[in-house]
Amino acid sequence: KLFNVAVVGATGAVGEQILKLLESRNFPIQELKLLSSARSAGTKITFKGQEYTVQEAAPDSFKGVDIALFSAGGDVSKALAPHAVEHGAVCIDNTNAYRMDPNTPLVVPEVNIEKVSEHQGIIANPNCSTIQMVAALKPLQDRYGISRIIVSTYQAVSGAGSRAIDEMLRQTQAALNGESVNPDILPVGALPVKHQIAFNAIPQIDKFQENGYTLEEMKMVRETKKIMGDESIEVTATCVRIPVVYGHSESLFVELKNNYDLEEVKQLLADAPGITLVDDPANQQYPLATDAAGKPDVFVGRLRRDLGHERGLNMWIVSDNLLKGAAWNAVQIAEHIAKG
Ligand code: 11C
Repeated sequence: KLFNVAVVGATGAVGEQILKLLESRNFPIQELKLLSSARSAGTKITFKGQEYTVQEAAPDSFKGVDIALFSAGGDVSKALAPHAVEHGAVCIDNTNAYRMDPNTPLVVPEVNIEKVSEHQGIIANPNCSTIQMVAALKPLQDRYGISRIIVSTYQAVSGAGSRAIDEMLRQTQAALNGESVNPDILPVGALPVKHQIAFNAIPQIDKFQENGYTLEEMKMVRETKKIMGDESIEVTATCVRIPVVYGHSESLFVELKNNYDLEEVKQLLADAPGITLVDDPANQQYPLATDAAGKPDVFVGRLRRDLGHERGLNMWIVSDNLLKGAAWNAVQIAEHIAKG
């Protein structure tokens, strides 16, 4: 069977990766619609040797569409996904708009692909930093149970979009030339205070919430419980932006419910789908953002027993935030739907 597919946000950092994956995976497409905001409409994009003109996304853009992949921001998803559903499309939404909606499954295929069948038109793709963490933790949850996670992230600028990548490269060049770096976008485009990202680490990703955590940190807390299907898991997150272009890194302390064997943990991760174990300290082998960039897997290493807590495990998780963290996870869900 072939599908009519719409990509909303086709010109963005994630949209670009979705198109590359649909092409390389030979997704069964009958008709492809490339949609965007008014600002990017008119852009030409080549897909499988054919040139497409990106159109402005509107409520009636979805007539005849079977699968719509949204990555044009939460407001666009809120405004247009319901119209796509009315037209009969299944929406895979990469934004924060529907993730915590009880009627919307929040899916990481390696963790809870069975939830896809419960959708009522929209399936939400989690936040990038959550996806790689839960994919790596799933084999441990199944074997030992998880009671607590303390995570600190080291997140790439591409998570904040193409303009943030440009800003980091521009600032780096300016700083090396001894010029003013003029922060313009990070940490949050919509807020008035900006900080230098070149040669820096910014402990703010997205807006602060009333409880003193940022929205990015609270996404990790809430989404983890929903995807892992266990509201009792305690999660504390500190999310930090660093001057890396592609690939989020995460340092975790995980408290398991049952005693574990470290060699068995390594074997479980080595055998898990979508996970690559890179854990050979003697040869200085561990996951690096530069190695993960451009690859679909979640890379795990630095596995070691906590010194103070018998059921505590420390680990390092790295993945390409635009691939498993966004486009690849969405295309995996689309492939699952296409298989019927
Ligand atoms: C970042 N995690 O790195 C964000 C980007 O909710 O899908 C993804 C935002 C989201 O800035």
